[in-house]
Amino acid sequence: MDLKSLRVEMRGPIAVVTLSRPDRRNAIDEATVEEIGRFFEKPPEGTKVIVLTGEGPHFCAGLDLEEHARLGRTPVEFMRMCQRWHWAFDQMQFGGTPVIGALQGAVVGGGLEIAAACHSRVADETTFFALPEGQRAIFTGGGATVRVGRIIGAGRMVDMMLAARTYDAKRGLDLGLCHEIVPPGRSLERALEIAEAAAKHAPLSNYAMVTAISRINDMSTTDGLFAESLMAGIVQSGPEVAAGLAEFLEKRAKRLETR
Ligand code: 1HE
Repeated sequence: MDLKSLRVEMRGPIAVVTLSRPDRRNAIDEATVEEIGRFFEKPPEGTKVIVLTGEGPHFCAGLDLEEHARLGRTPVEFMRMCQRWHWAFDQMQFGGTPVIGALQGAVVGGGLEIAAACHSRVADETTFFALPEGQRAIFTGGGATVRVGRIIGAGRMVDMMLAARTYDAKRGLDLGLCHEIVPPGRSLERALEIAEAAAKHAPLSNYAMVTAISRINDMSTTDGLFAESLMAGIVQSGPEVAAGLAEFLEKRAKRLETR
């Protein structure tokens, strides 16, 4: 795959994908969003888990504002562009491969939108979250109303934008924007640890986690419970089930630990 704005490195079954436009603080332009969509639509053969990070001190500064100003997009052009972002981030969220975000510095605007499409997010202490669209006279278009709104709640998202709040990592953790905080510069290392552990799960279990849970959240109670039973039945047909259960029953399984 010919990639210019992303770097991809395979570490065994883990693909480490780096947003790589540090001179623009990894802002996302049209070419980058296409690369993201193409990569996540068809990750390299053998990829079990993907880690997404950004080059330099910031994860992602959101929409490329220089390109946006230069192109002077019409309403329809901007709507179509937003739909390409939706397509690309849907490949991440629903592609079936777990994506672990390793965050640092700015996770703002479209940067928070792409982070919200990750299934697990590790932030370091330098991380901050904002939706500064109002301050740029625009509106979210990369899925924040759906993905961020569902994480922090619609009311809080309105307040976050209206009051121009910037949340630090600790506040982000309290709100679910990230799931763990580590010392500065350590988010990639910790995301890789999580990825390695997740790569040991049965592929069908991981598939169910990343494709079923958020979809079931959109369903009614009866539909959701039915969909869950179907998904559980399919996972139960996986070849790893007998070995996974035997490991526990023969007391060889790793003990559960809090973290
Ligand atoms: C950029 C961008 C960008 C930086 N597009 N070029 N996003 C924002 O409103 C966030 C805008 N950026 C910032 O607030 C800051 O740049 C940061 C907090 C991310 C980083 O600060 P800092 O001090 O490390 O860097 P800087 O000096 O502000 O920026 C360095 C360079 O990156 C500079 O270019 P230079 O040529 O002067 O070196 C900046 O112009 C450039 N840069 N951010 C283009 N975003 C689908 S809709 C989504 C809607 C949104 O995402 S709105 C939110 C947009």
